[in-house]
Parts: sequence; C-alpha cells; structure tokens
Amino acid sequence: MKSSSNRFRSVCPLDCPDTCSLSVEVQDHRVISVTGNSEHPITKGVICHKVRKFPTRVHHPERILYPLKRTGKKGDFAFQRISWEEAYEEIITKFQEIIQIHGAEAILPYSFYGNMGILNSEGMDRRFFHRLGASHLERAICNSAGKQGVQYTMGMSAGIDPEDSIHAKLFIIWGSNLISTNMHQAVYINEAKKRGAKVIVIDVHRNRTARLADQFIQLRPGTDTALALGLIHILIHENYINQDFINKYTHGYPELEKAAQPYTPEYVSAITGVSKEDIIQLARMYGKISPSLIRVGNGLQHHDNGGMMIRTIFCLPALTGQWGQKGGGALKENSGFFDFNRDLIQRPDLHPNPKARSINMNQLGDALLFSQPPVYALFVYNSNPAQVAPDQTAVRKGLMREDLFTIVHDLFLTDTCRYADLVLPATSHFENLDLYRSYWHLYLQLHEPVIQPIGECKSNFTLFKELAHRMGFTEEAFQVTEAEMIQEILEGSDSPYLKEITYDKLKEQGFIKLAVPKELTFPATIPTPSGKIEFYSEQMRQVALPPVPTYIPIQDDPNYPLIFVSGPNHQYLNSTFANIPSLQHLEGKPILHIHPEDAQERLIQTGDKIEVYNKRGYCKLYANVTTDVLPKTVVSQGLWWDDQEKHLESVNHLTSQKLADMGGGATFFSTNVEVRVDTRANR
Ligand SMILES: Nc1nc2c(c(=O)[nH]1)N[C@H]1C(S)=C(S)[C@@H](COP(=O)(O)OP(=O)(O)OC[C@H]3O[C@@H](n4cnc5c(=O)[nH]c(N)nc54)[C@H](O)[C@@H]3O)O[C@H]1N2
Ligand SMILES: Nc1nc2c(c(=O)[nH]1)N[C@H]1C(S)=C(S)[C@@H](COP(=O)(O)OP(=O)(O)OC[C@H]3O[C@@H](n4cnc5c(=O)[nH]c(N)nc54)[C@H](O)[C@@H]3O)O[C@H]1N2
Ligand code: SF4
Ligand SMILES: [Mo]
Repeated sequence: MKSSSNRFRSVCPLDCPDTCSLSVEVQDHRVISVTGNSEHPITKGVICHKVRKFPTRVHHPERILYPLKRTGKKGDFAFQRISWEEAYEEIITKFQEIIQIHGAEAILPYSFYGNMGILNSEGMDRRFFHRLGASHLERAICNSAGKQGVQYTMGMSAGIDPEDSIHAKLFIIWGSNLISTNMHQAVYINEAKKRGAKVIVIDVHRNRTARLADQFIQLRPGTDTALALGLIHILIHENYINQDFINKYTHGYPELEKAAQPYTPEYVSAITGVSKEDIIQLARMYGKISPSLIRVGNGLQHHDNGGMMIRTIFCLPALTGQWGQKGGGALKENSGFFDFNRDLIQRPDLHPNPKARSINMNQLGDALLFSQPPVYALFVYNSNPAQVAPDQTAVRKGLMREDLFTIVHDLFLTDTCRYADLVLPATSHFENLDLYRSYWHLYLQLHEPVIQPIGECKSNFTLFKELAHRMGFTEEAFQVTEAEMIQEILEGSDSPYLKEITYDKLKEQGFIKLAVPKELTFPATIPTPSGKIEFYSEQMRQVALPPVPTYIPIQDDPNYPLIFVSGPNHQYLNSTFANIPSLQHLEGKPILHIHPEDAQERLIQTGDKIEVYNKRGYCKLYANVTTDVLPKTVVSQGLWWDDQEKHLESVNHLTSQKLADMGGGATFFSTNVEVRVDTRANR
C-alpha cells in the first residue's frame, strides 16, 4: 500500500442493521479516519459516532498482536507469547486427543457476529467445525424467537424495503431503540415526519427514540401480545378492517376474531398499564391512517413470550390491508431476501455424524457444566460470551473448569480471554476481503482490505483454513481463496434477487441492491403452507404452540418483584467498544433506571451504588431515579466489561438460560430481580 494519504471504500462489519458503507482514509498503513460513504443510497455519508472512532479500535495499544498461552491460573489473565506454529501444534494435539478419547462432539465452537462478513462469520469456520465433527451451535442469542414468529405468520423472515418507509403516514416504533440501534431508519422517519407522518413509540422505557414520537406509549414488559390483541379487538369492533384484503390474502380470520374477543380496552389496560383511552386512540389512528408501518425491534423477542409478541404484531398490517401499499406493512428484519445457498457456503455435508448434537448458545453455562458427553474444548471467535451470554454465574463456573481447553480468537483481551488456554490474534475487518449483507436494507456489499494485517493477526477465514490443513483435511472446500469463496456464494444461489450480482460488478460498484421485484414481495408472495398470511397457523399447533395469537404472561417471582430490562446502549455495540476510553466517557457509568416509588421503598437515591440481585447472582450498578420507567420495571443499558476495581460485573449474572417460546431464543429481558443499596459500596 502506498504511503501517501488514500481514501478507500469499506463496510461497517458490526452487528447493526444499517451495515453502512464507509469511506476510510489510510496513511502509512494506518486507518486515520472513518466516515460514511456519501455515494451509498442509505448511508448517505452519515454514520454513528462509535464507528468514527474505529481508528482508535484498530490501532489500539491493547490489540492482541501475537498468539498467547496461559501461564497462570484460569481467571488470572496471565499469558506468555508463543508462535503461531506452537499455537497450531497445541490445538491439533489437544483436538486429536479429545477426539480419540471422547469423540469430536466434545468440541464446541462458540461464535456470533462480532464481524458480520459472511466468509468470516459463517464460511470457512463452519466448514472446519463440520468436517471436524464438532457439536453444532444453535446461534439463537439475538433474533431467533421473533424470526420464527414472523415465519409462522408471513412464511419468510422479511418485511418491506426500508427505502420505501419514507412513504408511511404513520410509524409505530415497537420495542426498538432505533435512534441508537438503527440510525438510518430514524433518518427515514424524520423525512416522513416532514411530509406529515405521525410517529408512535411503544416501549417499556422512555428511551432516546421516544424523543421522535408524537405519542409515547409505555407498557409493562412482556405484555405486548395483549396490547396487539386489544388493538385487533377494537379494529374489528369499530370496523376498521379491510375485508377484501382479509378474504384474499389471509388465513384464519374467524379464529383471530374469536381470540381477540376477550381483549376489551379495560382488560388490556389492566394487563399492560396503558390507559384505556390511549389504547382506543391508538387503534383508531392505526385504523384510519394508511400507509402505516410498524418497525419492530429486537428487544421484544428477548422475553419468554417473545415469538408470540412479534407474531401477533405482524397480524396487524394484514388486518387493515397495509401490505402492498408503498411504505405500508411491518419490518423486523430482511435477512430472508438474502437467499444464499447456505449448504454450499457452510458445507454441513462434510460432517461425519449426521446425528451430532446441537447446543443452544443461550445455554452455554449448562452445556459446560452438565452436558453429556461433556464439552472438553471450546473455540470462541466473533463473540464475547463472558459478557453477552445469559447466566454468567454458570458460564464462568463452566469456563473455570480445569479440564476444559478454551481457545479465544479476538482483537482484544476480552473478559472471555480471562478463561482461555490460548488466545489468538484476530485481524479487524479492515484487513480482510469479505462479503456483507444487511438484515435491514437490501444492498449486498464487497469489502476489500484497506490495510495489511497488523502484527501476527489472522482473519477467521485464514485461521480455520490453516487449521484444516494441519488437521489433514484435504477436501476442496479448504483449498479455496476468499475471492473464490465469494464467487462460489454468488454463483451458487438460485435466488432471483441475487441473479444479476457478480463479483466483477461488486468490485466495480462496491454495493448492489437486490433485485426484489414487487411480485416477489408481500402480499403477492406469501410462502406459508396456506399461501396466505396466517392468523391461524397449523404449523404452530403441530409443535404445541397456540395456533392463534394468545397472551401468555412472562413469569412472575414474588421474591424478586422487579423486571430487569438490560438492552444495548448508544456508544457500544454489544460489548464491542466498551474498552474505548472516549466512548466509555460518553456513556459514563453503568446505570439502573428505577421508578421513584420503587426507589423510595428501598431508600435508594440517584447516584447510589446499588446491588441488583436474584437467585442466579448479582451485579452492581448506579441508580438513576426516574419516571422514564414504570413502577416494577428497571432498565440498564449496555454490556460493559468487568471492572474489577469497582467490583462491576456483567448484567448477565442476572439473566437466565431459559428459552423463549419459539426458535430457542434468548430471554434476557424476562428477568426478575430485587435491588438494594450496596452497603459495601465504594462510590
Ligand atoms: N448502539 C448500538 N446499536 C446496536 C447494538 C448495540 O449494542 N448498540 N446492538 C445491535 C444488535 S446485536 C441488536 S440485536 C439491535 C438491538 O436493538 P433494538 O432492536 O433497538 O433492540 P433493544 O435495544 O434490545 O430493545 C429495544 C427496546 O425494546 C424495549 N423493550 C424491552 N422489553 C420490551 C417489551 O416487553 N415491550 C416493548 N414494547 N418494549 C420492550 C427496550 O426498552 C428497548 O428500548 O441493535 C443493534 N445495534
Ligand atoms: N443482557 C443482555 N445480553 C445480551 C443482549 C442484551 O440486549 N442484553 N444482546 C444480545 C444480542 S442481541 C447479541 S447479538 C449478543 C452479541 O454478542 P456478541 O456477538 O458476543 O457481541 P460482542 O460483545 O460485540 O462481541 C463480539 C466480539 O467479536 C470480536 N470480533 C470482532 N471482529 C472479529 C473478527 O473478525 N474475528 C474474531 N475472531 N473476533 C472478532 C470483537 O472484538 C468482540 O469481542 O449479545 C446478547 N447479549
Ligand atoms: S454501527 Fe451501524 S450505524 Fe454505526 S456505522 Fe456501523 S452500520 Fe452504520
Ligand atoms: Mo443482536
């Protein structure tokens, strides 16, 4: 790379729906500035603050630059430098020993989307673990409950093209903090507002996004199915429904009508805490204004009843006939449109054991402590389970096992590295070739490296390819280069949306929009078993789920009467960036928002260091007494790294490994806790 200043096109690799196109300035092999690409139709030159700080992350003095081997006890963070050859040797010897004694299922990969690049998050890595014969990992920590709920209802996990959302006249932002988590959706909403659109925010927390709202509707956690059924009840009773649309495109209307019958405004108000008047007004507004768009967030599905909540909300646009009107319908995610041939990318056919077990990543704690046969090796990459996985007390106890061999591949010494036998240095995405899709907009993007790998860092792709060679895997799947894998992916898909996209075109243009013609979107195509939007789902009945929308309350616990909602914050991306001082500074301290009634009862004041606890464990936070939350709901934002000096540890000590109603989803937000002033506080 030339040493003069140069600008390159790049992509944001983070697990964020916006998947921005970036413009990166490089000087002397260093990334010196990152801004939004003004040519990208969605990014339009604007990105979030945290990613403008990416140069600090890439060239951070604490980046891991070479392989490390544990020298002290687990948990001590004591390592010594070793060579890659030694690291590979250690892994191969250990894996072969484990396979020989216990079988390959005793090895478990643990990864998520720390880098969303297809090659580096579900490419060579998956091929390697399949060929190895390892246990499968069910990657259900983020969106799986709601995705399943949408699939039951609509047949695929898709909504509308967000670029059409400026045409909506009514926006309902339902359980999404999109000012922080999906900022370009907020840009479209502001544009629509200028054209006269109304905005409603439905949330348990008066979050940053509530500032966008003409009306903020605050409800109790996990009660959204009841609210949606209440809206359905009024829409039917006051005849706001679109009977033609219902007849033509939906299945099970009589059953839905019956299911909504008991959900009078009084009854719904008692469940949700929303006033009867607000419920009626919201229903009437939804009945009258068209096109309307419901932007459903990821927060909702992180409840015991998360899948059902999202499914029920997705019944609303069908009832008033919003689908097919420009800007009308609902949008949770659009990953369904990126219809790649997964089997070709990930090669499950290489797995020697078709019956190999699958471990849900939300139950890592139990998997490490109790699974039979036991897990003897854990390989972590693209994820930081010692912060993000629920039930940290169990997770960390498992990670402390002396007979567990743990490898962590990351850019930094995260809390997970604390428990590693081997730490391997990962490149940042700036150093790699990869392909990026979005789970919100419809552009596929190519990423070409803008700098050389730093230190001895290797990409996930290179790491798993080299490991495969050393394990003696000779299949062609392990011979391909990154460019060849991209070509395989593009050429191997039968999807009509991807037909026109080639590697050459991507190299030239950087990003290309999927060809999603109108006749391939709702309501023209509804790939459910009935071919219609399913208010009644036979598929659900067959797996013992209620086939029509049904409100099932989240679990109460009289000993721990507060519901603890711990979503992401503004400046971090899950636990990524939590080690960047300027971003830490902007976030301040890890806070617990608590209602004045609850605070008073417990003699808690703003600024107090408090202990939040339940039967699984505790974490310490600083109180903020506020009416931004309802009584009995407490909210904390952000996944902070442990701070041993201040005795601050993960909020996930409180969350549980229990799974949601659908898709094996996580239930982070259905967490019962109690709170007290931390008497041992060092404030
Ligand atoms: N800045 C930033 N952006 C991010 C992330 C990040 O960490 N930081 N993370 C990324 C990832 S991986 C994801 S999954 C998304 C998540 O981002 P979002 O989709 O916005 O989801 P959350 O922030 O988890 O939750 C959204 C809202 O749901 C509310 N909520 C919780 N329970 C309920 C309920 O029962 N009913 C209702 N109506 N509301 C409820 C919460 O108070 C919160 O305001 O953001 C992505 N973008
Ligand atoms: N309490 C609570 N817990 C939650 C959530 C919540 O809202 N509340 N949100 C949940 C959700 S929605 C999600 S998606 C998960 C996210 O959980 P994770 O996917 O684990 O997210 P991060 O904490 O960002 O960790 C990603 C790690 O990958 C590393 N990384 C980045 N790029 C690369 C690379 O190219 N190679 C390798 N090897 N490593 C790389 C980063 O440095 C970082 O340490 O957390 C979940 N946990
Ligand atoms: S984190 Fe999201 S908003 Fe920020 S640059 Fe990346 S994709 Fe864009
Ligand atoms: Mo997520």
